[in-house]
Amino acid sequence: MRVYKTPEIRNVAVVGHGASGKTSLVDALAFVAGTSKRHGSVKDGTALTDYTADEIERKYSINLALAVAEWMDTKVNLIDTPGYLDFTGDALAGVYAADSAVVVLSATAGVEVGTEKVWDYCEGRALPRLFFVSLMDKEHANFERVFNQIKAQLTPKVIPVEIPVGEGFEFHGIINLFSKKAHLYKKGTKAGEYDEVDVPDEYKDRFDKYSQELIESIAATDDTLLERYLGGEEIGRDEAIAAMKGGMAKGELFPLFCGAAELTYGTRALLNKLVELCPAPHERPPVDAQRWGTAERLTLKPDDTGPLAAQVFKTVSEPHVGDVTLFRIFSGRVKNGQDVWNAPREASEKLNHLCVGLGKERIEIPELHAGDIGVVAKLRDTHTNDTLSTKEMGLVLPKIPFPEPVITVAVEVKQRGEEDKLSTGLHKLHEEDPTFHHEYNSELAQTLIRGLGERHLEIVVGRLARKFGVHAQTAKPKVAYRETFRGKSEGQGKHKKQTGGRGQFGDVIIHMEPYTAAQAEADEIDFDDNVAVVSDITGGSIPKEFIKPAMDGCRLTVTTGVKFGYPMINVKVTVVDGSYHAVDSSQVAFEQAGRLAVLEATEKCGPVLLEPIMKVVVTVPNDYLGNVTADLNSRRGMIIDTDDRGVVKLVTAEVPLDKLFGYTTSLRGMSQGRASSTMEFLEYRQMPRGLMDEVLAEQSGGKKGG
Ligand SMILES: Nc1nc2c(ncn2[C@@H]2O[C@H](COP(=O)(O)OP(=O)(O)OP(=O)(O)O)[C@@H](O)[C@H]2O)c(=O)[nH]1
Ligand SMILES: [Mg+2]
Repeated sequence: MRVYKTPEIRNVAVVGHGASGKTSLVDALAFVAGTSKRHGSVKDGTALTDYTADEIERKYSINLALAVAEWMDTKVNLIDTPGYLDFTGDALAGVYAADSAVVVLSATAGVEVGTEKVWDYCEGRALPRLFFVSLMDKEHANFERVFNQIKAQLTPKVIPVEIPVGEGFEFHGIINLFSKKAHLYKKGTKAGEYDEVDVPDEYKDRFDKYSQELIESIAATDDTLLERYLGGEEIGRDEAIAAMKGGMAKGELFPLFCGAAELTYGTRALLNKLVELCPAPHERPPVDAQRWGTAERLTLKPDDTGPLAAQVFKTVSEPHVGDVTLFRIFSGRVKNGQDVWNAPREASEKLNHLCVGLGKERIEIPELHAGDIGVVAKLRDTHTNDTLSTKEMGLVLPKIPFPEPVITVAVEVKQRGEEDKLSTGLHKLHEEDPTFHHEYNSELAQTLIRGLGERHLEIVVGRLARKFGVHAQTAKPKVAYRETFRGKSEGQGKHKKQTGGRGQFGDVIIHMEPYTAAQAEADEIDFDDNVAVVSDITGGSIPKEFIKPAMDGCRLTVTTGVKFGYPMINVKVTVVDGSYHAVDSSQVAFEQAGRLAVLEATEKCGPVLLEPIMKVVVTVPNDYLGNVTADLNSRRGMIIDTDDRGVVKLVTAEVPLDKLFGYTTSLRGMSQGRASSTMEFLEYRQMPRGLMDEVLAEQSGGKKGG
C-alpha cells in the first residue's frame, strides 16, 4: 500500500443499529475496491472487521475495527462500529476518529433505537453524513418506508441520490439520479458486476420525481445556484456534486443511498460518493489541544508541519500480539520507528512497525500524514483516550466522552487466591475500555463490575479468562442494608475484669433514640456516618479522660452493626451516667463498656432493617408505557410521576435496589430497546416485616460477606 497525503484521505465511520449490515458493507467496500482480496461474510465468520474469536462465535460486532478501500487514488479509512448498545462506546469512539459517517439502515427495519443513538453522536461532532439503506434484497424490504422514517425521525434534510429497481427478492438494480443511468446487476457475479442501461420505462415517473427533488435540494443550498436553476439553466454534474458536498459539510443535506452489501450491490456507487462527497481531514474544522501541565491552548489543523497530536481511540488485545493501539493523527505526521511522548503518563513510546489496519491484517507503512489513522502494537504505557505527541510540545487532545456504565454485577473468582490477579486484570480491561468500571466494595466484600449491558460484562469476563487466565463468574451484588432504632431506649454497659494484677473497670449508661440529619443540623451536632454520639455527663460520674473512649466504643459498635451485622444509621447515642474505679479504670475498659451499653439498648428496642431505595427515571415511548409501569409495580416500585414529553413519557419511580438487578436488560427487552433508564440512590427505608425476615433467614448460617 502506498503512502497517502492528507487530501487523499477519507475517514469514514460506519454506524447504525445492530444487524443493519455495517460489517457486511465494510467488507464489500474493501473487496470491491480490490484492497481486500477476499469477499468475507459475517455468517461464515470471515468478515474483514469481525475477526476476534468472540465476534466469530457470536456473529455480531463487539469491537470497533478498521478496514481500507483504495479507490479513485484515495484511501478511504473505514471504521466499522458495533451496533449493540452494550458496545456503544466503540461507536462513539469511531465517530470521534472520523471526518464523516455512513449511517447504515436495514431496508426491513428502518430507523431503530441504535440508529437514533449514533445519529446523536454524529450531531454532537457535526459530522457530514450519508445514509445507506442495505439489505434491499431481503423479503419485505421497503425503500420508501425507510426514507420516510428517516425524514420523520432523524432529519427532514435527507435526499435520495439513488432509487432501487425492484425490492426484496425482486431487487436487482439501482438508478443513479446524478448519472441518469440504471445499473442492473448480473446475478451470481462476484463483485457486483452490472450492465449500465437507460432508466427503464416503468421507472421514468419515479425517476423524474426524485430527480426533481434532488436538484431542488441541491440548488437550495446555494443562492447563485438557485437563481440559475430557477432561471431554467441546467446544473452540471460536477457543480451539483460540489454543491452537495458543501451542503453536507454544513449539515444541510444528507444523501441517501441503497443496496445490498452482502451481494456487493450498490457498493461501487457508494465508494465513488465517499471519495467525492466526504471531506478530507483538512476540510474539517480544527481541533483544540492543551499543553499538558499548563493552561496554554492550541488550535490544531491536520497539517504535516504542525506539532504531532494523535488520539488513541481504541485498544484491542490480540492473541500472540498483545495490545494493539488504534490512533488518529489530528496534527503533524509520524514515521515508522519514531519516538513519541505520552505527556500525562510521562511515557516515551516507540512506533515500531507502524501500520494501516485492514481487519486483522496490519500492513506496514513508512509514514502516515496528518489526518490519517494508524495502528501500532506493543506500546507499553498508552491506553484508550491518551494523546501521543512529542516531548517538546506535550500536547493533550480533549478526551472522548465515553458513556457511563448503566448496570452493575458482582464478580467472583472461581479459584481462591486469584483475587489479586482479578483486580489487576480488571484494571487493565478498564484502561482498554473506558466504558467498563470496577471497584472492590469492602462493606459487601464483593468486587463490583459496571458496564453498558449484560452482554458487555459477559464479554469482559470472557476476556479476563483468555487474557489474564482468571476464571471468574458473575453474581448478584449484595445489598448494603442498614439497621436503625424505632423508639427510645436505655442501656448500661459494665466492663469488669480481675486478672491478677491491675483490674479493668468501666461502667457507662446511655440513652439511644432515632435521629435525623435535619435534627443534627439544627442541634449543631456532628452526624458522621449518620450517627450522633454525645455526652451529657456532668458532675464527674465518669472522669473526662474516659468519656471520649466511652463515646468511641459506642460509635464503633453502632457503625459496625449490632443486631444484624449492618451499620446502624439515624440514631443518637447520649452518654448520661456511669461510674469508675480510681485504680482499675482505663480507656480500653470504657471503650468496652460503651460497646456493651449499645448492645443492651439495642436488644431492648427491637431494631429494624432498612433497605436502599433508588430513584429510577425511565424514558419510554408511549406504546410501551403499560409494560413499563406494570413491571415497576411488580418490583415493589412506587410510581411518583409520569411526565408527558410528546412521543415519550418520563416515568419517575422509587424502587428498592434489591429489585433492580438486571433491570436495564429487561427494560430493553420489554420495549424493543426503545426505553432507557437512569437510577440514583434516594434514601434508606424500613423494609416490610416479612421481607426483613426473609433477608435475615437468608443470612443465618452464613454471616454477610460469606
Ligand atoms: N439479505 C441480506 N443480508 C445481509 C446483507 N448484509 C448483511 N446481511 C446479513 O445481516 C446480518 C447482519 O449483518 P452485519 O453486517 O453483521 O450487520 P452489522 O450492522 O455489522 O451488525 P452489528 O455488528 O451487530 O452491529 C448478517 O447475518 C448478514 O449476513 C444484505 O445485503 N442482504
Ligand atoms: Mg458489525
